[in-house]
Amino acid sequence: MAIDKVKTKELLETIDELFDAIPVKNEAIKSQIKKLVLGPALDDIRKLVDESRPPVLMLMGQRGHGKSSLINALAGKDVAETNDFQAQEPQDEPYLITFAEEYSTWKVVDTRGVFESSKPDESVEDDAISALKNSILKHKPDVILHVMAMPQVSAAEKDMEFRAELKKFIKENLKYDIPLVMILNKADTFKNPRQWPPEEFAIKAADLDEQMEYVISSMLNASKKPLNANIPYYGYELSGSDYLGIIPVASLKDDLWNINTLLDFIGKNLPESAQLDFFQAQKRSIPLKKLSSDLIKRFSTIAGGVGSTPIPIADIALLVPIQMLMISVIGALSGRTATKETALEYLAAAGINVGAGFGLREVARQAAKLIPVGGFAVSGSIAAASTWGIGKSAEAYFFNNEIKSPESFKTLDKGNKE
Ligand SMILES: Nc1nc2c(ncn2[C@@H]2O[C@H](COP(=O)(O)OP(=O)(O)OP(=O)(O)O)[C@@H](O)[C@H]2O)c(=O)[nH]1
Ligand SMILES: [Mg+2]
Repeated sequence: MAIDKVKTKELLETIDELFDAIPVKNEAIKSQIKKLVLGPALDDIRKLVDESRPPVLMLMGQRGHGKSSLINALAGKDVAETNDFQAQEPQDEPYLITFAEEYSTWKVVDTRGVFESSKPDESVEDDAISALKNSILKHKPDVILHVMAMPQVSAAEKDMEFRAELKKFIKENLKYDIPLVMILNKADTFKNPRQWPPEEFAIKAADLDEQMEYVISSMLNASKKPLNANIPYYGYELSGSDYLGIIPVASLKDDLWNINTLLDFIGKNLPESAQLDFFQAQKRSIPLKKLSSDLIKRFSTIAGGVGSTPIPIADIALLVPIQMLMISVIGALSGRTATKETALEYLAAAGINVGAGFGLREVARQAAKLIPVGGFAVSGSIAAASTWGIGKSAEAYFFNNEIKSPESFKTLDKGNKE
């Protein structure tokens, strides 16, 4: 749960009270807005918060290829023990990584020793495979990261022999498919380790790309599409393969490389319910801003539910509660708490001063000034557009520290709600 559950519950109650406290000329319209707009808005946030859960990431790969280092690199802190060469029984080791300030948790399953590289001539042992299968059933991972050291890709060929079996097993035993991502780790040690990073050594960049091409065409028979059109050696999305993507990284602490590409790729392929915890933990604003943009789109659609009976301008304050709810949650995604105060902070920045002494009615009256509308009544499409403008303005404030009026978004992005 990435956004504080208790605070959010309080916020939902406050918003409900705020709505009830708004004096209106037309009670019928008020109850209609409650049903068509406020209700769905409260439900949307309730769902976001209630269904949100930790992502479950599973790592597999041969001993010493850097699974534990990669866990630490992804989490941005030391949580897994690295360089542990003691003989280990094939077993899984779940970590619950908590990111306390961000209210989020990840579950990471490090299936160490499943592939035993000390016996290169043998196929993967049966008990190792069944251990991995049990682990999958037990933890139901959202994504499986297959880690291979880039210089030892050909030695990892046997890892891949049973991927079809693994995929079949997943299909038969789980109701959903688990995305499988191939990670070519230790990219820095591939070919000449002195030529690093690849951004500064074109020859190294070409080496990385060539090695990926070898895996994609010779080992996987897949087709590829670069994740970053300008920088193909950051990795590829694959089709026609059991693997969803192939991404080279370096996960050595203090010399991390291309980890954000991997984080973005994992996040994009997680179920929605696991995305909030996944992204919130990272202290990176770009993916959270994406969640915020999704929220703004949903809320402007909800506001559009005003429907065929437009709200008279005199009662426009009825839109304020859902907009305040949206503003608070955008603030929460940016790292504030989901409280009324967060929405008031934005309003103050936007020039609407509703201090602590004001009652809810006054808040609604003042905040309604922000809704950019003209004319006599607010139709569904105007309610949608103005909610969208306010959302974008709040997003610019919380994420970029910029004051931009809702009006400026309304005209700028007309018909292009991206
Ligand atoms: N140069 C370099 N070294 C790495 C990288 N990633 C990991 N290592 C080193 O490789 C060694 C093994 O890494 P681990 O993360 O312990 O590997 P593991 O897959 O967890 O190993 P087991 O738990 O034994 O299966 C350590 O000495 C790491 O420091 C990398 O990207 N570049
Ligand atoms: Mg390990």
